[in-house]
Amino acid sequence: MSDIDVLKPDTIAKPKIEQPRLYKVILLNDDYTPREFVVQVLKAVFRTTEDQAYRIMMTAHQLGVCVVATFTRDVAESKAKEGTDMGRSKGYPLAFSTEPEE
Ligand code: TYC
Repeated sequence: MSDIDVLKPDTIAKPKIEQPRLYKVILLNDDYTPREFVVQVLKAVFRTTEDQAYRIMMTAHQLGVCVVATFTRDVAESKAKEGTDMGRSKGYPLAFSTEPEE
């Protein structure tokens, strides 16, 4: 048996990269938070443009909910909390939730 037979595996292992599960951050509509404040929160927490923030806010306003973006679990949960806390600090019921994709 030559060295090459010993060293070379019959099967080349394919590296299997597990992608982390992604979580949606969902904006929930309410009757009290001012539209402009929702836009400011979306820009600050999710780094959207004014135009993107306005469209997301209006989708939640009209349909009840809107997916803002997807992140790893920790990032999704901390951004949802940050946005919800910004509303609470002004006395608004603004709320974001998270849910796993798929
Ligand atoms: N519905 C609110 C209003 O009419 C605005 C609003 C939009 C609040 C989206 C929350 O997620 C929301 N002032």
